[in-house]
Amino acid sequence: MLPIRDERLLPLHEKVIDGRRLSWDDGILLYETDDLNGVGHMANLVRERKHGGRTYWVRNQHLNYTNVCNKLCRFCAFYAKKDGPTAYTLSMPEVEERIRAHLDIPITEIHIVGGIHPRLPYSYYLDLLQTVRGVRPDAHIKAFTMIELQQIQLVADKSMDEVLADLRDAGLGSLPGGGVEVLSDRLHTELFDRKLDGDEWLETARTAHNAGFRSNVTMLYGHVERPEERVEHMVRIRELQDETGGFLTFIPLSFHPENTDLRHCPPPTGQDDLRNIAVGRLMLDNVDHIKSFWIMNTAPITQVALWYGADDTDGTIQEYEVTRDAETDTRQALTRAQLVEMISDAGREPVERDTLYNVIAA
Ligand code: V47
Repeated sequence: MLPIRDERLLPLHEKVIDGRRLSWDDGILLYETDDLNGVGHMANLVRERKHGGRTYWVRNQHLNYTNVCNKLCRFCAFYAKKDGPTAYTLSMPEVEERIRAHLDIPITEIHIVGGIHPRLPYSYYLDLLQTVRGVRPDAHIKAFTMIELQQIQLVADKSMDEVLADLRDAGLGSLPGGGVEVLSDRLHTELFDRKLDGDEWLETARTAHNAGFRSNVTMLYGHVERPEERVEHMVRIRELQDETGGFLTFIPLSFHPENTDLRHCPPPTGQDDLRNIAVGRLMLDNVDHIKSFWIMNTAPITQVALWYGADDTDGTIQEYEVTRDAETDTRQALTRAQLVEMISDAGREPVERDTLYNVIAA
């Protein structure tokens, strides 16, 4: 018997079996139905069609070069005011030290993001990439969200294409998926009105993709967004992906309300986490990978998410700071053995990858 309890899902199931695209209304139904297992079952069909049981992970290090930020997003616990007591900006010797600290691990990816620090000159960003590349020449550098790219362009006073070419020469390999939050005008006004709006974010992503960079894309959920805004987000991403093919991975990010302006919001539940992974897998038929970011979703939810559409877990993650302040006791790293064990224990096949999903030989 088909593991779908809500009969309204049956036409969607037929579309999934035939490989047909789900509509806006289908997306709304996927959020409305209480048949989470039915949604997960369909997402798993897509996941297994694309990847079988393979589950990707990467040996990576996160580097957050500054927490100074002038965007004041209401969901963020990471940012600091420029002269505040917790403000920091890494100097180049400090960057070098952070990268050297993990030279004993065969890390293949360095993921670099930071706040929008209005005083950093263009040379800082180029030095940052060159310094990292100098210490770890073989690692792929995934750095700078679309919001940072806009700031870098502002201080560079050059065209975005020229900036992207300079960054590539300095070592940039691809772009991470943060900063987009939810592509919705209402949420932009309410939560992050100092940042790029949806159209500007998409235009920046388009420019980066057209310049040959791949990027990820996230969706921050579990605060004040509505189901129709999540669906709008996914449909707009899907449209740009039809055009550029530049997105590698979709990453639903589970909101952590502690120490933010939205601390009154109840945190997302396991049900929310699994549903957003599954709906993402079903709606984003043209994006290859769906990531359950274990550091925010937790390892136990990630194990289940691997049966609800996710085929990626992120990685070993040395030093993650964005939600550290929003946490009480989140662990910041898993060893290779722990990650592999987490995936195998869930009944999936662990595959070490690099940033662009080339398989790293065992
Ligand atoms: O854009 C900020 C989010 C993002 C909170 O590309 C919060 O592989 C939860 O984008 N609770 C940055 N989330 C992180 C990010 C990311 C992470 C892992 C992998 C990749 C990738 C990208 O973190 C921000 C924002 O959406 N964020 N504050 C919070 N309190």
